[in-house]
Amino acid sequence: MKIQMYDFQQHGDERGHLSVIEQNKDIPFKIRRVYYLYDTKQGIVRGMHSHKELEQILVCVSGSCKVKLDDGRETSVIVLDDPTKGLYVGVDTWREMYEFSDGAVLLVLASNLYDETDYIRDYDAFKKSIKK
Ligand code: T46
Repeated sequence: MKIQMYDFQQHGDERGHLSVIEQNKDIPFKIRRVYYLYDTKQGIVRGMHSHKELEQILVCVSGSCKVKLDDGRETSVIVLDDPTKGLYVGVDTWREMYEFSDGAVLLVLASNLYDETDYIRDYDAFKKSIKK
């Protein structure tokens, strides 16, 4: 499956680093929501759903985690451990996030407001939705 990663500008100097993400410029959509996952306990798997319309960019701004993507035909595992790189996760993609390191913070930029009806949380229903 095709994995789309985005590289963000890094402005580093003797004080440290700063990275920038601008909507419709560094990522392909307008940002309508930002949320972040943190303090994730060991052995926990988050996600386990797909979205019907939502597009997102996942950036592990601190620490690391793994993301498994499944398009119904193939799966890929991506390690996120760099605050200058964002993983695009679009529609029709089952996602699981796991192996969060201590102190990991996963920032998510989303193309839409929170809407529970946009989620497919049952794997069989996801597989059926892909066939349509
Ligand atoms: C996704 C992955 C990467 C809200 O009330 N508003 C929000 O914007 C979000 C994202 C969640 N919530 C509530 C819904 C649940 O009661 O927060 C609770 C935890 O959400 P959820 O179990 O969906 O969290 P994850 O980590 O499994 O999934 C999240 C996003 O929901 C999802 O869209 O793609 O991160």
